[in-house]
Amino acid sequence: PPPTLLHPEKWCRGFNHFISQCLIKDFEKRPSVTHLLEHPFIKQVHGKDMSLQKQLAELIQEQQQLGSVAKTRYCTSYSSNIYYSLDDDLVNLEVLDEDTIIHQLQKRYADFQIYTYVGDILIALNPFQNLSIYSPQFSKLYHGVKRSSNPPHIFASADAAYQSMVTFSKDQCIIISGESGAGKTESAHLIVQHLTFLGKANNRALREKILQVNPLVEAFGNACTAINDNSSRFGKYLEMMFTPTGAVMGAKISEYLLEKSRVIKQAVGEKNFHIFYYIYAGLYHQKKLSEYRLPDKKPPRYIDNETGRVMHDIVTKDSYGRQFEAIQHCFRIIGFTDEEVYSVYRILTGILNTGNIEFAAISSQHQTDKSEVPDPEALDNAAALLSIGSEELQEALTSHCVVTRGETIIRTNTVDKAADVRDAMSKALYGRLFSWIVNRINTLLHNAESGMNVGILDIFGFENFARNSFEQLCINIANEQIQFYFNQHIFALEQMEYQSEGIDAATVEYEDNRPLLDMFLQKPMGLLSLLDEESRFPQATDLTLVDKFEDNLRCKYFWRPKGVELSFGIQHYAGKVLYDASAFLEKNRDTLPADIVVVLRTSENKLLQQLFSSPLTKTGTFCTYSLMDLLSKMVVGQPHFIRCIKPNDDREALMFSHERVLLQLRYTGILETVKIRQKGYSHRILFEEFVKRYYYLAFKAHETPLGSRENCLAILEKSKLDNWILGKTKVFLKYYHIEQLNLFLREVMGRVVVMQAYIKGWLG
Ligand code: AOV
Ligand code: MG
Repeated sequence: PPPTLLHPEKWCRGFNHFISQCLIKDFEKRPSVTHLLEHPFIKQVHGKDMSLQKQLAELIQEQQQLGSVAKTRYCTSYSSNIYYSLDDDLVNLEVLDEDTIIHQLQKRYADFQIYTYVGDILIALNPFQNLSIYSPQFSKLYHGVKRSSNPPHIFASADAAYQSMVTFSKDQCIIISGESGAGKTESAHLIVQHLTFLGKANNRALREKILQVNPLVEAFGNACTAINDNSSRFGKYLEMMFTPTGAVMGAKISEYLLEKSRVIKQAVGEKNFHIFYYIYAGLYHQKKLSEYRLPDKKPPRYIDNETGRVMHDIVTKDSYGRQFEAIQHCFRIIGFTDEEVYSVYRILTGILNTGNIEFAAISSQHQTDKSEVPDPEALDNAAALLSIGSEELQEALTSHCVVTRGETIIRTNTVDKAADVRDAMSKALYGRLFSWIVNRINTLLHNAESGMNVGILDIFGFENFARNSFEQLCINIANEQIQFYFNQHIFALEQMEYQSEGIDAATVEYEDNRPLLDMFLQKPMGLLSLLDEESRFPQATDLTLVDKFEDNLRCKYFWRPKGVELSFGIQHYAGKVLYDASAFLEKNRDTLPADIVVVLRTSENKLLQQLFSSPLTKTGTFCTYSLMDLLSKMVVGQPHFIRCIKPNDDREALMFSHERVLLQLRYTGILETVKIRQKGYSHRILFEEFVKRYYYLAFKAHETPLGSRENCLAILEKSKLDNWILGKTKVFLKYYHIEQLNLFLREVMGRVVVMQAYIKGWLG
C-alpha cells in the first residue's frame, strides 16, 4: 500500500526531524497556513491529498511557534532546526578527559541546555530558574520520536521508559540521583507530568488525582534545610500503573525513612515540615486558630525555631496560607473524605499543642525524680485535639509502668524523661500519620487490574552539613546504595557478562564502593549491626557506641578525630563527612513507651485509634530494613538513570562552578560512564528474547522462528545495524541500537496494521 495510508499524524511525526531541516529555515518569519501550503516541498508531497498537506503545514507552524513563544535561547534552538547535534551526547566526544567534558557541560549550561546525554543516561544540571521548556507543546515534541529529533530533555527519558514498557510489556524504573538540592524532586515531578501526558487516560479525573500526589506527600515530607528550601526528608518511590495499551490506570507510592526527628527539633536556619506552617497560617487567615486551640500571638514551639520569624512571615506574606488551600484541594481531588481531612488537621494541631507541654520537677524529700505539668493549658489542648483524657495523658507523660517478676510497678519520670516521652509521642504521631496518608492515597489510586508500571525513585540527596547526625548517616547510606546500584548496572554486570560470554571488551576501571557498603551493612560486624547491638544494651551510651565503632571498624573509610569524643568520620563515595554521634542510640531505638500507646488507643478520633492499633514496630534496625526494601524494589524493573548535578552552592541561575561540578562528575563516575558507553554494550539480550522481540524485522508475521543464534544474526543483518556482537547466549548491543531497532519495529508493525486495514477494507 502507498505510505499515505499510514496515519497522517504518525507520518508527520516520523518526518519531524526531516521537516525541520528542510523547511523551517526557509521561513524567516512565521508564515500563515496558506503561505505554507504554497511551499514547493509541501506541494510536492502528496500533491493530491489536501488534508495531509494541511496537517503538515500546521505541524510546521506549531514548531515555529515554539521558537517564537519561547524566550530563552535554549528554546529558540528548537526552531532553528538542525536538531541532531553531536554536542548532545558526551559519548560523541573524541577526546575523553575531565576538562573536555566539563567544558562541554559548561558551554551547554551557558546556552540554557541543561540536559545532556551520556548514551542512555541523562545528566540534568539544575538551572535554578524557570525555563519555558515544560509546556504541553514540549510534551508533544517528546512523544514516541527518535531521541535525536529533539534536544536532550527529561521528557525524552520519560518517553524512553514509557515506550520501552509498552513495547516489551516490562516494568521500568527511573532512578534519579544527585546531592541535596541538585534537582531530583523537580525532575521526578516533570517525569510524572510527562508520563500522565503519554499515558493519556480517558479518565481525566484519574489524571488529575495522580498529579496531586506529589504536592500532597511533599507538603508532609519536605522541609526547608540549609541547602534546599524544599528538601525531601523521606525517600519516595512512585509507581505509575498503566494498562497493556499504555493508558494510565493508577499509582502507588512507597515511603522510606521519614526524618521524624524534624517534628520536634530543627537545626539553626532550618524548618519543620512544610505542612505545619501551612496549617498554622491557613487557620490564622481563616480565623480558626482558636477552634484548634492554637495561640495567635506566638506560634507553637515546634515551629518557632527562629523566634518571631514565622509569625512575621505568616502575617506579612500569604504564601503559606495559599499553600494550605492548595493542600485542601489536593486532599479533595484525591478523594479523602471531609471527616478524614478534619481528623488529620486535629492530629497535626494536636502535635503542635503537645510540643508546648512543659514539665517542672516536684522535689520532695523522698522523690527528686518526679515531674508535673505546672500549666495545664497546652496539656488540655493537646488532649482535646487528640480526643483523649487530659489526666491520662499527663499520667503517661510523667510516669511509666515496669513489670518485674509479674508485678506492675509505676515509676515516675524526671523532667527530662517526661520531655523525651512527649517528643517521642509527637514523632510517633507524625510518622504514623504520614504513613497513613501514603496508604490512603494508595487505596484511592489503586487499580486492581493487572498492568505494567514505571517507577520513579526520588530520595533525599547526599548531605554534608556543619553538624551531621543520625539522619544524615541514614540518608548518606541510602545514597551509597544507589551509587552501588548504578555501578552494578553500568559497570559490574556489563563486564561480568563480557567474560562469561567470551567477548573481549576493554575493561573500564571505576570506583567501586562495595567495601564501604560492606562496612555499613555486613553482619554481624558492620556499622549498622554494631549500632543495633549497642541499642539493645540499656547501659550503653553514645560514647560506648563510638568506642565500639572504633574497635571494630578497622578500615580506611572510618576514622575518629582526636579531641572530639562523640565524633567520627566516614569517607563516603561523595566525600568526607564528620558525624556527631549524640543521640544516635536514642534515635535508633526510636521507642515509644507502651503507656503512651495505651492512652492513644483510647482516642475517640477513629483515625488516631487506627494509627496505633497495629503492633509497635521493632526497635532498632529500622534503618537497615528500609534500605533493603528500597533496593529490592528497584531491582525488579529495567532501570533508567538520571543524574542531577548542582552547578553551584548559591542557587544562582547561570552560575557554573567548575570546581563543584568537577567534584560531582568525579564521584558519580561520569567520565568512566562515558568511556563504558562509548566502548561497551549496554544492552545484552538473550537470543530467545531477542528473536521474540524483533522477529517481525526478518520473518513473516505468522512465523515462529526459534530463538537461535542464526535467527538473531538474520534479524541483525536485515536491520543493517553495525557494531553489535553475538556472544554465546546473548546479543550485545550499543545503547543506540535499541532505539533504532524499536523504530524499525514500530515502522514495520505500523505497516502491517495499515496493510491489514487496507485488505480488510478491500475485502469488506
Ligand atoms: P533535590 O530533590 O535534589 O534536593 P530539588 O528538586 O528540590 O532538589 O531542587 C532544588 C531547587 O532547585 C528547586 O526548588 C528549584 O528551585 C530548583 N530546580 C531544580 N530543578 C529545576 C528545573 N528543572 N527548573 C527550574 N528549577 C529547578 V533534596 O530533596 O534536598 O536531596 O533532600
Ligand atoms: Mg528532593
